[in-house]
Amino acid sequence: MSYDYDAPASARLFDRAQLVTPGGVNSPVRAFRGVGGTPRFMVSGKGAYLTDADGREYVDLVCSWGPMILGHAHPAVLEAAGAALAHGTSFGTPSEGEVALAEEITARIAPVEQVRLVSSGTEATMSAIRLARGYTGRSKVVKFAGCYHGHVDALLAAAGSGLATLALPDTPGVTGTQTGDTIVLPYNDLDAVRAAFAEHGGEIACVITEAAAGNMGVVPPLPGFNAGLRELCHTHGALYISDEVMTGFRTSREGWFGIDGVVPDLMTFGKVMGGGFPTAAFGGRAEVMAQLAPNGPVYQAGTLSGNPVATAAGLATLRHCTPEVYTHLEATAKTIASLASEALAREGVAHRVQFAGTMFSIFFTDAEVVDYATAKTQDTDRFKAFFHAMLAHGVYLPPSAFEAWFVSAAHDDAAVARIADALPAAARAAAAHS
Ligand code: HOZ
Repeated sequence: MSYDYDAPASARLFDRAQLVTPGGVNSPVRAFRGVGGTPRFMVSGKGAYLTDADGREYVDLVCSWGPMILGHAHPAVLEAAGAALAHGTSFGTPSEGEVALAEEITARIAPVEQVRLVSSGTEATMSAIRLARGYTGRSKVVKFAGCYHGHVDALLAAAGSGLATLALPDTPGVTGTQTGDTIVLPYNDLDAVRAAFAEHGGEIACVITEAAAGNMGVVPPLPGFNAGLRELCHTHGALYISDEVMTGFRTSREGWFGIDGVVPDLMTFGKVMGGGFPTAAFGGRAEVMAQLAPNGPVYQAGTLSGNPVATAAGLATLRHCTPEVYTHLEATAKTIASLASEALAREGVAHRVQFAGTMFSIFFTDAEVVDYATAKTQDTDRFKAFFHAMLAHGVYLPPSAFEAWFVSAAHDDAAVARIADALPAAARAAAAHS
């Protein structure tokens, strides 16, 4: 089946791109491999909308995979980035914007006493793991199947996001030595974690978990799961790392921490805190962070860490994420999810909507989704049909059944109305695809 309707300019760009870039993309999740067809090449974004190379406009429910919480080209973010840009693009020295962004993060997220800025979520989780190993003097790391923590070698086992989309259990290029200290357990299964600690207690440096999983679709932690992880870690002298790259400053003003209140030893952030620029962070207890160079022996560095343009955009974004913004995001996410659910129900399509704060996704199954195994029971072919019908009607969903849907402060009634208009045909397309 061809899905390349109305996209000749994107198709031409994709042909060019594939000659010079593997798969034609700079991150696999953009390639439409999970849904088929040609990825749309975007030329601009404004508010809730993206415009592609063929001049077609879409309501954007990807929001750059999370960062664009205020919408595209928000005036305050553009102004802050532009003002910083006028003073130069990178100094390779400390600058005040880094301090201000670190102050904003530590003021919002109580468990983060100190924070180090990096350039991507991958760097944040990689560095947090190194710090946990350095702090504890232990080597093993517990992660959960379906959770994705960037493309860190040790964490690519049974990972979600693009690996779930492409059905890759692991990755050539990552050696057994690199994953030999990784213990992969089912998400939301505290008994499995207890058993791992019983067997390897003194060797486990840390447990890393997405604060609420969003990379196998949205699968929130069951009540008591995160608190249980923290307790087990502390009983056994390991660190509890909460990965809030996706949920941080998104699921609530304080991220998932603001919802479940479980205090981690270390946390990782990215996406929203960079306002669309490459900035991320890891932070936590000052006593643990003190192990980082130059104060301590655990080395971690970055030429562009704390980049002045990125920190200015990130700070402007966080400062404009007011309580009203979160109220709007929550209401908008609920409205869109309800409209989609009603449309699918009308057509008799089995589905399940799951939320983590203002983040949500729809699984094409009626089974309860609590972990990666149950997430994989969904009918991805129905999702493909649904996705392409939405795209044809001007709504840009994540091109994978295993990714979260994101809304922004700019998703207003008009954007929601466009989504509502697109849904009946998309639900029919999903129903027809058996
Ligand atoms: N965390 C993002 C979506 N699950 C991944 C974005 C990317 O890999 O480009």
